[in-house]
Amino acid sequence: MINQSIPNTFFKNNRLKLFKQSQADMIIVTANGLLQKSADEHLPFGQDSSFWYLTGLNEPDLILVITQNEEFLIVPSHYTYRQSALADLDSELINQTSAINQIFNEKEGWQKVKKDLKKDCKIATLLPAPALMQYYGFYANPARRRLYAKIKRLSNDVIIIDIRQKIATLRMVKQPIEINLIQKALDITIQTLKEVLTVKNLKNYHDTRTIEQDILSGFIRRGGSGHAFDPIIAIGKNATYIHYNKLADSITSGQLMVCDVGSRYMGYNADITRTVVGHSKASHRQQEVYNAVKEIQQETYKLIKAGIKAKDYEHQVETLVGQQLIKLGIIKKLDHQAIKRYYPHACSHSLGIDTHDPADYNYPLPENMVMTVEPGIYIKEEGIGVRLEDVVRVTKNGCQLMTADLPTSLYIS
Ligand SMILES: [Mn+2]
Repeated sequence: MINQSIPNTFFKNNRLKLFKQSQADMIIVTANGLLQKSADEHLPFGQDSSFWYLTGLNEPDLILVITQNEEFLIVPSHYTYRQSALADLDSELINQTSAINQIFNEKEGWQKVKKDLKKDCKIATLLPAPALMQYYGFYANPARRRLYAKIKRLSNDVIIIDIRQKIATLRMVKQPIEINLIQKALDITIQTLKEVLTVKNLKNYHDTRTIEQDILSGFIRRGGSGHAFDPIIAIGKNATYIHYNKLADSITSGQLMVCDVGSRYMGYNADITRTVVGHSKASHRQQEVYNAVKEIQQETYKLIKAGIKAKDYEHQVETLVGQQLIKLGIIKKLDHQAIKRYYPHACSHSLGIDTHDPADYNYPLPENMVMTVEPGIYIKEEGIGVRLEDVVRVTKNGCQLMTADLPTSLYIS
């Protein structure tokens, strides 16, 4: 749970900045809770990234309270099983990691919050997502919802302020230590892909699950903590589904393989995609589509610099994709609907503690935002999917390519 090389001042400064910007009397945020897998087993724990950004702590169900004069944690005291069968919380470690030295149990903690409540007290928190996120088809962690209900019950005249936007804006600009950690996560990923995705090495594989295992092992050997997200390793037609993550493909000759993976390193993520050939040479057509995506990516880098608006930038990239689709004879004219059929995603997203890090895309892109550049063309009717994904840091006059050490080629040697 401790990250010894992230100084706890990082987390403390994040809290101070957020408190200043929140214009609230009190900030209360919660860690995520554990989710049941079956019977007495839980799914692997994933911390609420914003809670981690403010504390560095990877424990479930902690609650962080910040006021003008103090900050403290409330630890859950009602989990008999967890405390007896897993591990006790180590307050010394909590203090070292987060620089928070006041820890209260549930009862004392909430009594303290009530005592500090003034009339018309403004409490800032991260509002919960809908219980079921319809578009994605998955359920939100219930911890924020529980906390929100609890804050509302504190008193009738509490004013609740949503700070999701504020924290997104803070997290959008990466501090030097964060840039280093992302670079390290990227380097681990690059070295691993240079080992696994070479023409010579790929001959050893018959299925994508084994490739994934070797990539994971490469991440761990190099100090990574695991996959940043469910890896996408997809062959032929399956590579035309942008998030195909079944890892159930056999490697057959004559097919392109999209490999979209990233290592996690001390809380920060990498996200890189290469498209390579399995057991043969690419066909003329496959090479043509590949070259088109590569050209789009090269042109896209030139569009990036601090101050551009994400919306305009994405629109320009879409035009670049459209021009290549016309050249490939896939569409006839630049038409949004037609382009989106072959390029159904955005080109860039912010990268950090989350693979899709929160950001305010209405805001001009700031200097030191770290983001992906990932154009792709997916032609279902031809069974060809190509995506290339690299990572840049936005600078005042352009961008710095953080993944330059990994070759961009169908054949990595
Ligand atoms: Mn990505």
